Amino acid sequence: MSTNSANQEAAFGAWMHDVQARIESALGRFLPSSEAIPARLHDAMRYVTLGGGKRVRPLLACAAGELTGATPERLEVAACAVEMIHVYSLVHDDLPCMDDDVLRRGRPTCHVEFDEPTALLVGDSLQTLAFGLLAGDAFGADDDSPVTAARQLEMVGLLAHASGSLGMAGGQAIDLASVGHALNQPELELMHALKTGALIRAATLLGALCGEAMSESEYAALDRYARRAGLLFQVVDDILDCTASTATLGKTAGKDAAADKPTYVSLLGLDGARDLAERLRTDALEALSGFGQGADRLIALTDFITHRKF
Ligand code: GRG
Repeated sequence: MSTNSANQEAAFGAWMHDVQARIESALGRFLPSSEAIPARLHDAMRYVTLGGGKRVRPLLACAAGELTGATPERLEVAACAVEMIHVYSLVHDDLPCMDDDVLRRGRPTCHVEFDEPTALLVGDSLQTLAFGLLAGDAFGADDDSPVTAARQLEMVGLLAHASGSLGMAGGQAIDLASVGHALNQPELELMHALKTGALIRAATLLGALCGEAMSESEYAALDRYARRAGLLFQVVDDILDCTASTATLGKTAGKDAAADKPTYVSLLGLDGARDLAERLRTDALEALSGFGQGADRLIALTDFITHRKF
């Protein structure tokens, strides 16, 4: 590796670390305290949200915000709202009526550590907290802010669409119905575009919406990027699930493959899935080509998503 690319990698690593720390701290502020009544519910919300996860969606929001000059404070609001929706989805996905998982982010899942009704309410409460955050006054009351009330409404609509039956929840429904069935590539793509991709797209667009307005063509290009990045994330996740399940027997990461769910690896084989990931990475980066250096962070993040090991 040349000195230049080693320096770039170190700078990206430092940026990632900084964003993760800021998001952790902002989530801690936005979540109700563990003492607020009902204390057990709030304790469980903090348990599942704080101290774990890669924070890929907040990272995408913050990197996309660099395209539009969004301030770190405004980005924290949008990034935390998306992360809350993501954490809610993980808590519900782990429930016995869904994937029935006992470990998440290296710790007992919410229903194991607390109980099933609490886990259900944790998911519900995180979801409403996320929308309350986007709709409320956390963006600040500055008259010159690009995040006007109309923009906030747009953001709420975007996140609602990404989370609901035409987005993440719909993708989960297709996933549950597909267990034991062979899906072809377009069917698999639709399922993942909804289940995982919709929230990743929303994270990216919401980050950009925290700053100055984009032209229609810029927004469309970022949208194209975000859709490809969402699929890329899922293809890499399937590859990691497969390699982790053979390398690390008994790890929760291998559960989906073992549970006879259709994946990119089961459809295309490991090499085919790796080729597809590389194609999606190239296509995603191509969509950013008009943004110049403003997109450097998104480009580095796309490489992180492609080459991550967990
Ligand atoms: C229950 C409404 C509802 C939806 C659940 C997204 C989802 C739908 C379930 C998550 C289950 C899962 C393991 C999906 C595969 C891809 C994925 C979203 C992995 C987890 O995301 P990461 O790797 O997790 O970003 P961390 O812990 O790093 O945040």
